[in-house]
Amino acid sequence: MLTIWGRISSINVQKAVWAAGEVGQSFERIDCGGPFGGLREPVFLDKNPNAQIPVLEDGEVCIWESNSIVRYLAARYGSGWIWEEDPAKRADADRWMDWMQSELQPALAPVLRGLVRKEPEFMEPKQIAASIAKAERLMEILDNHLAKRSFLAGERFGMADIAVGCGAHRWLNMPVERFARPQVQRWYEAIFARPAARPALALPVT
Ligand SMILES: N[C@@H](CCC(=O)N[C@@H](CS)C(=O)NCC(=O)O)C(=O)O
Repeated sequence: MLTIWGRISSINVQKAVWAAGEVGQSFERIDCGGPFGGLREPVFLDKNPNAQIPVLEDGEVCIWESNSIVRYLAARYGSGWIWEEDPAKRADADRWMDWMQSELQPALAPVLRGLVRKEPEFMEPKQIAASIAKAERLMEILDNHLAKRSFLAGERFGMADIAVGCGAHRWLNMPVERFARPQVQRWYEAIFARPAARPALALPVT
């Protein structure tokens, strides 16, 4: 049985929980981080010296970085399913996972921290507006991409849908006026309906 360390309100923990469910692995999830604390305890720092969640343990294997966890679960338990053996097809998924980390997530984080968490240093309206505008540009790119395929890397659900799907879930559930993105909406509804998505995305965005 796997162990996933981290509170379920974390977008990065959500990816790990969703991926484990998709590949049919049962897991114990241990709440830590945020209000649960514990990330600076020696026992946790031994697992992840960055003091961040999620961490995945699978027997002797211990992994941090959410996208690496999704890739590991996909490669180990989801080959030919959410993992692509073909390098070109896999790169198709990889680029969207990296896009999530380097583009979408940095655009969404200040909106969440300003509008939802109401952290004083993120509540400057101009800063929030700039992050929303950046997120809208990214959603337009996503919408155009999804106009030509059912899922991010083609006609089959895969690991990139998990990583970017957690970002889309956050964006679509924040108190923001959004442009209509019919393809993103269609794709989001399809992936959100998956049984493995439910335990990952059950809580309101906080
Ligand atoms: N790049 C890392 C980022 C991890 C990260 O930022 N985790 C946040 C939660 S989303 C964290 O540990 N925050 C401290 C806390 O929750 O106390 C990943 O993708 O796993």
